[in-house]
Amino acid sequence: MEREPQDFGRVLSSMCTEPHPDAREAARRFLASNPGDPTTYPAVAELEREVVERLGEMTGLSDPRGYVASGGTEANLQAVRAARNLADSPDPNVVAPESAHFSFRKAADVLDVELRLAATGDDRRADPAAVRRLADAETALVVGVAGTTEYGRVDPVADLAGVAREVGALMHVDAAWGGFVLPFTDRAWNFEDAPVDIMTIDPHKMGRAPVPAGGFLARDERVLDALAVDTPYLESTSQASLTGTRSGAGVAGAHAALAALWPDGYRENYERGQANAEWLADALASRGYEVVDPVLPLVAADVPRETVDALREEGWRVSPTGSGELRVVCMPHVTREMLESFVADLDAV
Ligand code: 0PR
Repeated sequence: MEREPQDFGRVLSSMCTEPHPDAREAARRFLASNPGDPTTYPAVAELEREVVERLGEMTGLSDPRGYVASGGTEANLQAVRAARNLADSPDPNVVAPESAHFSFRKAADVLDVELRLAATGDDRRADPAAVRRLADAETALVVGVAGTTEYGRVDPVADLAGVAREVGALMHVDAAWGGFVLPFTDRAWNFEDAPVDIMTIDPHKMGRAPVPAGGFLARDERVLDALAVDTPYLESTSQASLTGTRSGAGVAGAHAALAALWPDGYRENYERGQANAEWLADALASRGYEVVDPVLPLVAADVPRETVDALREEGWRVSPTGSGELRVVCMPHVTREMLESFVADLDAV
């Protein structure tokens, strides 16, 4: 019997989504190509260069360096690794807001770097003063998040970059999820808006690319140099990615999704997702729940745990925030009809 994958009909808290049809087809064709060996597989390597170029265009960087990573976890780990390798200090640390994704905890553990988490403000964004208090001469990297995993908040990137400058650290922006919606907002978050050095931006989240397709971008070649190891027996002589053999499907899929959707398709995704988030926020508020205002297409509300569990029983794939709020991510597959049916079930349980 052939097994079927999960369908997206009741998936509300995931940051994965239905890939664009062109991306599916491109992924299928490039399944056996390895962008980790660009001299043997130049066709997929060329696609990867074009993806990086396009991601640069989306993030205000005219001559971007980078590659298609396995996801946000690898890209964040590589940001920490580059900063550690470039730091003068024998005991470097990373300062991030407490809202940063747990991948930074993995990175700190793997790389043996101290991770200092700064309390966020009442607005759930990084507080530059709190970050400044934790930063010192040993700080190698300051992290800001552009679209937090739990509340979709955009940190004050320019102020955080100011802190990074002051202590001689690199500035990293984690736009793993937010990077494909923020270009259509007036938020300041990218390489053009602030002296950002490194960025995570994942085509396999809002970008409608197949998994795995993460994005690692750097302003300066020296960041990639700090990651590169010699590869004496390959025709290409060095490799900056963390993984060796990498997904040609991810690279080709990201390329096809970007070709099909940047910019108009992504703008539509954003506008529809944002309108859905605002509709859901109103629907929940009118039922008396306390709702966290959706800055980006992500809604959190203090729906009691038992109610969330009852909705899960109905087949809804919803997961709570760390503090237990219901969290709905308005990804491209999340339609108004789905949300109407979800709210009807919420009223019934
Ligand atoms: N940075 C941010 C801001 C993220 O939200 C995430 C993942 C990452 C980095 C790490 O990215 P990768 O998972 O690609 O390594 N955010 C989601 C989360 O942890 C990932 C996710 C996706 C979880 C789909 C569940 C799911 O069904 O919630």
